[in-house]
Amino acid sequence: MEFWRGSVFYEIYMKSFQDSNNDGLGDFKGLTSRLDYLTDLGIDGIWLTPFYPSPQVDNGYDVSDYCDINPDYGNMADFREFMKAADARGIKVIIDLVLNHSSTEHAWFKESRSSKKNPKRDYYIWREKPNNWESFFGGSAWEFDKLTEEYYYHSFAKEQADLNWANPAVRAEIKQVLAFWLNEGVAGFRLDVINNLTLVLEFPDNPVIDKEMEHVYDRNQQGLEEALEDIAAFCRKEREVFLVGEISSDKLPEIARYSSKTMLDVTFNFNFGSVDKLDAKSVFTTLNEMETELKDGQWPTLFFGSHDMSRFTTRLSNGNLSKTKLLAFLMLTAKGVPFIYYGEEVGMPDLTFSSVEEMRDIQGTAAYYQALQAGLDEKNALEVAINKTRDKARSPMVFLDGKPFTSGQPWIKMASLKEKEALSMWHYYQTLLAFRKKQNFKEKEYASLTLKDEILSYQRGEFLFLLHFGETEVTYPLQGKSELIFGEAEMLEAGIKMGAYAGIALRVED
Ligand code: TEU
Repeated sequence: MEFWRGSVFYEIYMKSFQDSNNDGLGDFKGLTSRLDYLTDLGIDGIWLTPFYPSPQVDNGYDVSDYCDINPDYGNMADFREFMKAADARGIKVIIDLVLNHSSTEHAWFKESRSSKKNPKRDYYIWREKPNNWESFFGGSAWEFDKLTEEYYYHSFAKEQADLNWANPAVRAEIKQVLAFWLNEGVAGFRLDVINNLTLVLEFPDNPVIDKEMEHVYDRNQQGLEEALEDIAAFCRKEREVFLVGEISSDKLPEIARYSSKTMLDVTFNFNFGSVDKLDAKSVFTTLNEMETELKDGQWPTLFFGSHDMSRFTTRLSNGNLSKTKLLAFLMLTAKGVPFIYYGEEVGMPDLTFSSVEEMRDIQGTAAYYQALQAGLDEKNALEVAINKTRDKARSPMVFLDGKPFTSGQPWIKMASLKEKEALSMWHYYQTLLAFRKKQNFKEKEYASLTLKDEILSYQRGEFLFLLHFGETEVTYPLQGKSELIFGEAEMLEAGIKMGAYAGIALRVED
């Protein structure tokens, strides 16, 4: 069985995890010093967000050198030290690769921009005229470059130019990048917006419905499967390599399309992970959809948080500790690969903002200035920016051992925790992860998946999981003999009595 199928990953947002030199930024030395903490928590793997040299226009998703370390985070020696220490603890490390675009400060782009005749001109996408395509951060996706009087394409910020995947020379360069990091011992890659790689090269305008652009011709295009197969085959030449794809879509069939034995192992399902509301019924519907859409060993991912969205303790449970725990229980017991976002284990909430100066994320600041331009006043523009900014989930990690983030970052606040709740959350995650590690259900399919009122249940192997999404006590009838092995509930004659938002596991006899 592949190592990842039963593993739990932990996403670390580089800047905000652990500082070691008092510059206010997380770094590799700091991270290494926290590996015992992660072992204690009980995770199996780490996903590191981009740590490469970068002008930080999009917090590292604008890479200016794919094969080095941003000096703010240390150097290659620190990285190797970290990898060695992780390996010694049996922790696998996957790294984020941004192959769809590079920073305009990358040497390739500098050459490409320098003249129409430059051999690297076609590393990027240049056109005489723009079409109507919009950037995912708003505004046109085309930027005019005075020097050669042409436009280059950027599906995100104008400082993030899209690489031209139709050019074999680009693929050859990327393979060298993959080889470089595989040689450093990484267990796999998280591939950023990987379904954006291919475009319709005739560049037809995208349809616009109700003033909203539909991203039709700028993603999921012909040649994508082949490009992914090429990447995957290259990576897996010598050993198992875990490939996680970020598919910019919330449609399950699109998300499922790119996971297979010859492409990506798993793809993030935002249709579940980033929704604004969850209840027993919607969870039941989505789990069923995943059962229908994912076939032949395709395995879902399970997450409710990342560096791109509001933290779920704020977004989905509005600070209700029991509900947050129930969602953690779902993430760690349902079928799929869980990705815990740093800080979830202590119930870190979203940050709040009172001015745009407190924001750093381009998605928020760009939205602010676009709103002002569209005629909104400052107060309303701030509302828009607060809604859009991903800084809300990027605050420095708060550790509960009395050694919090050393200095805090100059540009971002610390999240404030309620100490008792944070401790309770931590113990919950730790116990749940230990339970998951010990019991044999991680790689099992669902033997049953049902919904009764507000109780979702699934059986995996000899375990029956009951998830109560209601606020009032209920008694759930049980058939046959069963033993409560995780969570709080009371066995009665009539069944099992559960309180608000209880998540429990029973060992059942067939
Ligand atoms: O995110 C891609 C993406 O789809 C996001 O723009 C998403 O739609 C948005 O954040 C929702 O709020 C990836 C990275 O995860 C993100 O951090 C980068 O900004 C982006 O790619 C560009 O590299």
